[in-house]
Amino acid sequence: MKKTTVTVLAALAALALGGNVLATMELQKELKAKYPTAKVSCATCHVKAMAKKGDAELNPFGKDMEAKGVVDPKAAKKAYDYTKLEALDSDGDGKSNLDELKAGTNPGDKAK
Ligand SMILES: [Ca+2]
Repeated sequence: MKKTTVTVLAALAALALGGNVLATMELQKELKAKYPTAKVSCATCHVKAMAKKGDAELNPFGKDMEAKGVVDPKAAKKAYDYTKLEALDSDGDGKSNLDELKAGTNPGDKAK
């Protein structure tokens, strides 16, 4: 009985982790498709370049993405509305997120 519980919990943890990683990769793919000149990586939305589970703090652009509900998980086919972020200047460097994405700079890091 105990072994079964552990196995089930491990499977659920793997599913949850896989789901998060997959969602992140999908976000990157969709962002790149919408803004072909953008330099998209983990660091586009996270503080660290190699974001990992439990250490994936969002940068200002990632936080805006979350706050503005860019991903609609209730849509029949997952919908991404990045236009909600275009006019914002998430990192406060004076350039809009749209301009930064087009220029290939990081909209979540005013130093890049
Ligand atoms: Ca900016």
